[in-house]
Amino acid sequence: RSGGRQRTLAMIKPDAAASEEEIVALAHRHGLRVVARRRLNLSPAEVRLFYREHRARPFFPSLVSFMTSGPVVALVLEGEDAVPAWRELMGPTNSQTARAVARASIRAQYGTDGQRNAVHGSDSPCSAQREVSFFFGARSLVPIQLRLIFDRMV
Ligand code: DGI
Repeated sequence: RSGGRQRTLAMIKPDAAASEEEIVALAHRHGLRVVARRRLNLSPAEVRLFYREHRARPFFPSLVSFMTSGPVVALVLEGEDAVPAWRELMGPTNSQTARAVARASIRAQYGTDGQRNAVHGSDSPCSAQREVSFFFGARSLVPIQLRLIFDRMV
């Protein structure tokens, strides 16, 4: 089933930020166009907000320190079925699994394990919309402390 023309939020994580150009080239080769791009350092509060659905998981503190260990690159990718197309190109969450079952995937090539896995991609058009605003929306101009309060209200 085709989702038509879509946008997704892709992120190159700190462990793969040095391979930014190669990863962007891979996206291009798979028909995904970069419509916005931003290199930045995330604060612990921003990572906690971005990954809030995982806040109760045992790996959460370690995920926060990994994601703040260096710069990330946020990308808005656009193309036919961009959400599933980028997820497919990323490969399975765990890079070791990716090397076993999807050797050409980005996580197989640039990641290490279940945490250091090189890239992020929105899991649905709805998450994509939320995650694009997280990095590029007018809302991202609102200070993080206010956003944490705001997110508790809505
Ligand atoms: O959408 P994905 O990134 O493929 O996977 P997810 O939404 O289940 O998890 C988000 C991130 O959280 C994932 O990219 C890395 C981290 N994570 C998930 N499961 C584990 C994990 N980190 C560790 N250390 N251990 C896990 O089991």
